[in-house]
Amino acid sequence: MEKINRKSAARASIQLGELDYTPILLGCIVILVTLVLLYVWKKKRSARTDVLLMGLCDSGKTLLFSQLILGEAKETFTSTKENLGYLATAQGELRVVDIPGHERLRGTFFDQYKNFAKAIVFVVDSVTVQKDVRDVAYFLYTVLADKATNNLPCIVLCNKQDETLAKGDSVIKSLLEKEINVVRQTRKSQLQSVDQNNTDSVFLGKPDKDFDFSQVSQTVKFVPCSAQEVQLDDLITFLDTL
Ligand SMILES: Nc1nc2c(ncn2[C@@H]2O[C@H](COP(=O)(O)OP(=O)(O)OP(=O)(O)O)[C@@H](O)[C@H]2O)c(=O)[nH]1
Ligand SMILES: [Mg+2]
Repeated sequence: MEKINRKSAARASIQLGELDYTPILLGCIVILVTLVLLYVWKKKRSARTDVLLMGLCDSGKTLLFSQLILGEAKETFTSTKENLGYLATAQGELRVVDIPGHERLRGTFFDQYKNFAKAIVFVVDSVTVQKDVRDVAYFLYTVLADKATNNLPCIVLCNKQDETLAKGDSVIKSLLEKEINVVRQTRKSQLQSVDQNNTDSVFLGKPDKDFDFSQVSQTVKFVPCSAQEVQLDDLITFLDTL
């Protein structure tokens, strides 16, 4: 009797030893791969946490930065370096980067931060926009057409709406659409001698049609704003969606 018991115990242990572990192993691999993918995806997402404040000199970026980050208006001077600050939004924390508007500096700072950018806030001085329309259009086009920021959401803040001579957001939008037509032409002829694949930028809009912002791949929203009067609701709503 004891002999039979020992025999069946031995058979049971052999069967245990021969258990098929393949499904368990496969399960573990699937879980591991999912965890690695989740980690990589999260890291990639969190790598882009910056909101870039851009625009010409004197458009109001630093005052806006100060209102957003410090919650108060500070006296500002032409910026020569970037300001960095953190902002808590509905979706988490964003890093806000106020990039100097001086034409000798803005390109370098843009190149430094563009690969970390999650969204673009482009600030326009609504009082001087008509006079400076060529510069504003050229700069906005450069930012929107850059391969690093081409797919990012963009809000154009038509700032200084507290001033009586400020142009409205829809007027500014059409002024810029008209001017971008000219900018596109100039840049196209400049690019013709260069290999398109080796440039940092893409062509914006439809080549055979007049430019308008609905033709670009990212959302470009024009809103009224006053950094001075803390009229920032549209900007806050935009930041909360990021
Ligand atoms: N009336 C009015 N003035 C504003 C507003 N926003 C900014 N300003 C003024 O515009 C001037 C320039 O503002 P800044 O914030 O320094 O401009 P910036 O875009 O940072 O300029 P750079 O640093 O040279 O690129 C300052 O005198 C601000 O007080 C606004 O909404 N309304
Ligand atoms: Mg500044």
